[in-house]
Amino acid sequence: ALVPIRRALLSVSDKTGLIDLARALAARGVELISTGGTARALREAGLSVRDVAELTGFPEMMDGRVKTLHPMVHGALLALRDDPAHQEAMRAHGIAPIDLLVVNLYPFERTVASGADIDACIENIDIGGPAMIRAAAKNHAHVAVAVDPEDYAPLLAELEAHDGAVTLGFRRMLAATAYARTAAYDAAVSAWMADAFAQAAPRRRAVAGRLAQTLRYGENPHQSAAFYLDGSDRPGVATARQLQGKELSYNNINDTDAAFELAAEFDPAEGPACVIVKHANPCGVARGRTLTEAYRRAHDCDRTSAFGGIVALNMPLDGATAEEIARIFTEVVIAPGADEDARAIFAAKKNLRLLVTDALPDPTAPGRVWRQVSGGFLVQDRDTGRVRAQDLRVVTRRAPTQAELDDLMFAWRVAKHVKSNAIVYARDGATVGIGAGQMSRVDSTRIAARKAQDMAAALGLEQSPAVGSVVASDAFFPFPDGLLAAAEAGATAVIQPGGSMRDQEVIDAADKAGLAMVFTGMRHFRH
Ligand code: 93A
Repeated sequence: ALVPIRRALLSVSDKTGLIDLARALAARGVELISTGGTARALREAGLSVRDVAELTGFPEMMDGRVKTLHPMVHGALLALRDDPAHQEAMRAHGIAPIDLLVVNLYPFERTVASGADIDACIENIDIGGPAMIRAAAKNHAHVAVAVDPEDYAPLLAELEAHDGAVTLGFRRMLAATAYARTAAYDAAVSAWMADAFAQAAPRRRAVAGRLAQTLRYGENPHQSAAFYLDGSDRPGVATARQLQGKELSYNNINDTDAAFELAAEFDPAEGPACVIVKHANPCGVARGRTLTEAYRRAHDCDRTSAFGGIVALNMPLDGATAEEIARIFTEVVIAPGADEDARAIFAAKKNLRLLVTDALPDPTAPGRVWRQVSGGFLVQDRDTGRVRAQDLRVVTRRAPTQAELDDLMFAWRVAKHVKSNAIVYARDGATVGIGAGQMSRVDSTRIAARKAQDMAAALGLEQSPAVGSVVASDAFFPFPDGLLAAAEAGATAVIQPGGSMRDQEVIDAADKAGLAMVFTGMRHFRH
């Protein structure tokens, strides 16, 4: 799958790095073809280059609007080198293949940003460039395409490494980059036009997604809202089948997603697990020998908050668990399936929304998450980070016992899904106190401890279940105070990323309190 580069077409508006690239290509014996301004720049640098006009037999015309839009160019980019009919067409029409395309587009975005008038913006909509980029990227089986001066150095390194050829993996990477560029370019044109021609409002505005549902309202009744699918077919709330119940609301969808993503952290092979979510934070998470037990224990963590909550399971819902869930008001239940008994029991609960999927979401699947800010949006990779027991570093004199270690790993998984600052107390595979979304870590620690006391009161326990628990903190303790608060509440072991300037102070405090503490080296902020 190596493609030797013999002929290259260069047509660039941004001439950064052009000469160095062209020199390196020429030194490898690559024949260079170019459009007007690019060819001029190359000749001025003493390089020999063929004009595209010579290739097409047509002069560049209409102020350059038509330069490369020609079968001699597009045939050379699109022909399948291993298809006899394509080969025959090339022979018949005298088309010689182009193996490398280097194009960057008319600076449309920059022209708009400079405040140029409409005519100037229109003139800077590149037509021939994107056509060639898309052709070459489509035909990446035989052609390499670079759309950004940033790609030149890796391209030359690739040629160096493979004796003047490029690998399929590299061409694929370039092709994906190329389509990302043309998509962003057209998005910029479309956004500008919608704005510039606001009078003639577009009949269809481009939205990145397929409308799944117009929602009755958004987070609040005075906000309108809709639900879009991103086309990824990822198992989850967007692709789940709703078997019964009222229409999902905006908040339902958001909370159900949070609940199911956390439930999926628990591999069903390691037993049943249940998550109950309110306001996008878990208010109870538990494992159990049975699904029913997992639900009961998750519910016990915070019975008050669980009322009207969202329940997510890591296994298909069974009748016994459905019966248990149906005892209190629950907004949504989501699970990877539901058996006949469960469906029959829920059928009597008209308002309860039951969602089923074919599979659990994959917490390790790569992906992107977006967040809007005024005037822009933030994009980041999904938090697929996972810590294994062997990644943990024991930093205290006392190492955690096996039972503590199991709970530490459990609490850490939960903490990843709790809004920062997140503190999670857990015991025997169940949360017993969760502190979420506080501006100070010590407050989260205290709130979680108080929730554990509330749990004791609600269940009539003699002492707080935080006594003998373990505690997870989504980011490091900046001071010993949070850790001391956890020790005071009765936690015996701690899991946290470490990395604070005062780590040693925190470790000393842990040692003094007889705590076992492990560092993960990874934090899980969630905002
Ligand atoms: O006006 S175009 O849309 N028509 C074309 O046929 C065409 N072919 C290449 N613009 C076209 N290009 C663009 O010209 C390239 O994308 C590149 O940005 C620019 C390079 O022109 P020059 O080599 O004359 O500086």
